[in-house]
Amino acid sequence: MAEKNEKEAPKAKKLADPAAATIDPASQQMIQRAHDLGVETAFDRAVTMKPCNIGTQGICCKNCGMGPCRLPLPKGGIEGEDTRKGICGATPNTIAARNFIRMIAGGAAAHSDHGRSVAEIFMAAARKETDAYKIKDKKKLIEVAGVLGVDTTVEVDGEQLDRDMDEIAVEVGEKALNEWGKAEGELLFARRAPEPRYELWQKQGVLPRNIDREIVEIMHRTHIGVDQDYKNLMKQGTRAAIADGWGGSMLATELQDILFGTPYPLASEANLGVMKEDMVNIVIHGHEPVLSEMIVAVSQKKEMHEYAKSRGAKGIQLSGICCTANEILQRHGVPLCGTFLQQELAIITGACDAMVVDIQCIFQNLANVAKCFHTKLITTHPIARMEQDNVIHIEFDEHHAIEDAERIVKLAIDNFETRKSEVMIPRQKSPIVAGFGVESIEYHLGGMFRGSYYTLNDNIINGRIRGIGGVVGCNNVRTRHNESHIQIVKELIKNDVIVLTTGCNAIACAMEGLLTPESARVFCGPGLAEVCETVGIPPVLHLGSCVDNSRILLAATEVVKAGGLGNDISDLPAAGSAPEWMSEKAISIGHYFVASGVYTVFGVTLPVSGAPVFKDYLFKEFEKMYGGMWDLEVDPIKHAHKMIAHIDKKRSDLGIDKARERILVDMAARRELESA
Ligand code: NFS
Repeated sequence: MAEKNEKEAPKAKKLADPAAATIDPASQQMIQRAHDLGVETAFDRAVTMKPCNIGTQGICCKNCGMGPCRLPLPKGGIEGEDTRKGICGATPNTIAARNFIRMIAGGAAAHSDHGRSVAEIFMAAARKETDAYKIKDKKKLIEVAGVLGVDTTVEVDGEQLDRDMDEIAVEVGEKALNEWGKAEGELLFARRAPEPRYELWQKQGVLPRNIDREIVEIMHRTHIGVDQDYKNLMKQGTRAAIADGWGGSMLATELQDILFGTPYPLASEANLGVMKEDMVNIVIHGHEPVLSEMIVAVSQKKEMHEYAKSRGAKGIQLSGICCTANEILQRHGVPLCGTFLQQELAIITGACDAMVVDIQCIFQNLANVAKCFHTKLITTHPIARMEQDNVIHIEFDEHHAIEDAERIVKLAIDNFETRKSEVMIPRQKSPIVAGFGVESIEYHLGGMFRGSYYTLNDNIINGRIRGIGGVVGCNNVRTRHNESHIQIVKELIKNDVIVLTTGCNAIACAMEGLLTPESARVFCGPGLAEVCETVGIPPVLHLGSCVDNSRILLAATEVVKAGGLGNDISDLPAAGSAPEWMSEKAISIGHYFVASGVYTVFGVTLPVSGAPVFKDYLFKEFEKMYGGMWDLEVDPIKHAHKMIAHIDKKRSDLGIDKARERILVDMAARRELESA
């Protein structure tokens, strides 16, 4: 036996081809470095781990102990009656719908639980139980108070006087927290949607009652032997998705804005090249900005800089991965280190002195990668811990937030001197302008004096801007990192579609240099270029993290309100996209876009192909009910053109298709004159 083993050389492990894995040269360099150092990353695991064909089709049911029941679609499709059944009799439609809405529940739970944490901190700040957090944006506090039905004035001697801000804040906190579990009534923010949308939800019976209830009910309905009608299952999926987009996520965004400030455009940089060899690099990764806000504040303190210098570093360089990155970018200009798929690569630079993680999108393998370097990996959230023994857990508590942040920053500084391996930081980084939101779009595109969405609408009506694309979502190792993100966005802006972006799509666009006003001249069609150059904005507007997709919903609502483009979100020349999605959160987002009336195209794959009737329901029937529907397109150029075709259809329904033809002729003629 021993002899035989000697003869058999161990099989070389299959590794990812860096050029095939990503379009980003910085990431390619780090994947290659990982190979050279024998460090494994998700890109390599994707080469050896093939996805399950049945799960990909959405027709594996493991909701009870008799299965899992797998109902793959026969090669060549179904001829005649579809007789596939699970042990209990569940059909492919039932199974796919159950799986789909469980994904919505997972995504809605993640966003909404994040929102709840923010609401709790908001409450602590309003009650003055913590010194670390204060109400920053009073204007937004008043605005949100109005939506939640909190009085902002009080009658004294027959006169209406402004109410005390602290009192308003406490009541807003109470009302907000109530949204997760109130016994009666309906989700208050649903009323923020255009009136016809709200009425449609009412008619369809999908107005959320409270956020938690809709998620719990999905778990109940998808238990064995409960809801067996895919249409009824999707009705609950829709209700939970609305509770996410117009509830948990929107509350997270609004309360974060009130606490930490509403973002306003600012300059920064993106990609691994933002790390600095001679500085202490702290990479913040995850989603909740409550701790990272404190880390930003602490690392700006003079004594921390002095301390870093005393340890041989020139200072402290913060940067971010995933949506925590987007949160601290928007409000403080902290640079973006990378997207979801670059988290391991940031450590592989050898320059990451500490990676601080909170919740969501965190690879468990970070601990294994950190072991190969000097990086301190610090978990901070009670619900998101790691089993590996090299992980340090510093549980964050809002009552001693500053102390926790100081401990973390000091740990990183002390670790600077212990760098083991040679440092290799890719040189790639791009300048960006980020920090857009409902308010700044109004300011920039609405004209300084007008203060409304009128000018944006006018530019859509006259055809300079063909329409609006909301392009969002993750990276997925099953596609080449960032390729679809970039190709789709470039194709949209080339065709005069302005892009609103969040999440990892925003980071991908940032890395590619699309978040600069200058990119308009290079990449946009003539109409969009003219608007962007006149106003001085990028053609791709970074609206923040994934919970900030709620900003896209509110911006769309503002467009409807400004007039001239129909009465509901479904009337707008707009479309949504998640080119490289992978998380359950993306499915929840996709579905609340659809339920809000948006045609939404996903890339990669969707777990519905094994249940063609259910798939048709999402892709076609939904449009009849909600004016928005799902689609799947893997080819990025076709993907963009499906969105553009939808935008054009809406333009023609609105009777504004001719205006665009006219204006483009005008512009071409003008250019001819200029060049003559
Ligand atoms: Ni969104 Fe943000 Fe990125 Fe996907 Fe993960 S970071 S919440 S889930 S991977 S976009």
